[in-house]
Amino acid sequence: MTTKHTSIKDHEIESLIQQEIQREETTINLIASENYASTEVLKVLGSVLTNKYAEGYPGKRYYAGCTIVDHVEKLAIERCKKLFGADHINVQPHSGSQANMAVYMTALKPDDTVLGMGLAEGGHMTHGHPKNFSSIYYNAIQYGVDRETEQLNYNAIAELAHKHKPKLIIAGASAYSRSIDFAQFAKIAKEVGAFFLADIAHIAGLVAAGFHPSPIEYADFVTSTTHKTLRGPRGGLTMCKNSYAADLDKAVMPGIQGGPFMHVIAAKAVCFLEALQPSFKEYQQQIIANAKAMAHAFQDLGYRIVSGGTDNHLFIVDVRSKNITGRQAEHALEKAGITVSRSCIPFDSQKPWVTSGIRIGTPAITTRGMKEKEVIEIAQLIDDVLAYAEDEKYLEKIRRKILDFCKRYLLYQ
Ligand code: DSN
Repeated sequence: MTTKHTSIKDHEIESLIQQEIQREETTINLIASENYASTEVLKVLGSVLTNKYAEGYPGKRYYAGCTIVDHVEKLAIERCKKLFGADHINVQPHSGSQANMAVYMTALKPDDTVLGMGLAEGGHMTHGHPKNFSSIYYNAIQYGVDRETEQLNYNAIAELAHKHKPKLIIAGASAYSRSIDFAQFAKIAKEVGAFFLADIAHIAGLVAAGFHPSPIEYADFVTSTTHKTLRGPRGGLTMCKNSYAADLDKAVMPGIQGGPFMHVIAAKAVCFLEALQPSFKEYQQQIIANAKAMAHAFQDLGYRIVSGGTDNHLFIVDVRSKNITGRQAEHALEKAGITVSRSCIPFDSQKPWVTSGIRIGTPAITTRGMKEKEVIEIAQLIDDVLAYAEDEKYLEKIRRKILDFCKRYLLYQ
């Protein structure tokens, strides 16, 4: 993947873009929710489609001059349908949070009860975090993982559902390394008469490529972002059964958004086309192979991996054995040129700002062409950093090693 950045006249912004290109080129990105969008996606994001207002939907807009962008949006929907096989798709949500908000607006009334995974145990803010709209305007009940297995316990989730009778149950996570049983969630939702939302933001690429079971046949609503494993532009989308289509569309616009970002929708269309290619399957397979190889490498180095391993694109390393916190680990690694996210481990005694773990994801490095051999090397480098997290000189030495390493996997040339 290569991109020639065309320089722009605003020197201050140009300089910052150049610095960001340099940062991306010279660091190892293990942030599980990030990726490198293709040159095509980047070009389309910078296209004149950004100029167009198009409130409404194809064929029914509140603005003149929308014939061309109607085609753009229809193409994005058509390709997304091929990818996921959903009945109805709305590609307008600006983000994953807005994709979720649109489902709340469609399925619930204020103060209705929702059951979602707690942020500290791997869930997302919009699944009921106390400071998020999902808890401010709704009655949010949270489930977590089993203390012993650190995996979802469907009996415990069913118990909570029967006790609280939520109107919406949400499956999906930001920091959960195991396969999610959407059929089980759907069964629980049916038992208590709840709607079922599957948020596949993190695993969308794996689902599209067939390496994680799809929730489409089980869920009333499925939401996603387009920039994580899906490797497209930053954005969201919401899918649903036909019976909710009209209400969902109204919830997105005028419910929570005005004009759709037509340049982003066009870039989503490009991303969907890329994801329909056979090479995308190979890419997703390699993401998982890399995550598994790297998690094993950490285990060989004496680390505990939350839940004992991974089925997807990420895993959580418990760093307590190195007598440091997740935050200290994140900072030391950033100094050495490796970006990770600090992450709570289940039942963490540290605050979410501090944490006892780091979340490691392989989508970005896999885009860069790294395979099992390289991820094992990276695990070793991370171990070195964590062992000498306070030693600035040693971190500088590792930084130089990482600079050399990155030269082997150029992104933009
Ligand atoms: N903030 C994203 C992540 O890092 O997982 C979730 O939206």
